[in-house]
Amino acid sequence: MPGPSKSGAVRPRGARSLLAGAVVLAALAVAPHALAHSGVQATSPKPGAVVQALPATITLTFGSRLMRVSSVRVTDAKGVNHATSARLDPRNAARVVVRTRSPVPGAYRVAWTVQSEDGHSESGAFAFRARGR
Ligand SMILES: [Cu+2]
Repeated sequence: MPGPSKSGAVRPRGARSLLAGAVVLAALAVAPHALAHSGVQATSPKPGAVVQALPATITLTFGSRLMRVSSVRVTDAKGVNHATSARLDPRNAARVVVRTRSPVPGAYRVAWTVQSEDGHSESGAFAFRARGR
C-alpha cells in the first residue's frame, strides 16, 4: 500500500535557514526589553547576610531606572511586615529605599515588585538574618 507523502518530512534548506533567521530576529526583539529588566544588582543587606539587627533602612539597587515601586514587604518568620515605606531614591531612580520598624531577631524576607521604565512589572525576593544582640 502506498505510504503517506513524504514531501513534508524533509524540509528544503531554504525553510530551515528561514527558521534560523526567525529565531535570531526573535532574540534581537527581546534584547532591548531584557535591558529594561536588568534586575537587582545589589542590596543592603546582601542576600544571605547575617546582620546584628534589622536595619532601619534597606536598599535595593537595580541595573536600570524604575518607573515606580509597586510594593516591598520585609517579613519576619511569622509573616509580619516590618516595612513602613518604600520609595525611589530621589537622586537615583534605579535605587529603592525601604524604611523598617520593630527590629526583632530572626529570619527576614524582602519581597519586592517594581515597575520598570518600560512600564512592565518585575518582582523578586531575597532573605537575610538578624542575629539580635
Ligand atoms: Cu518590559
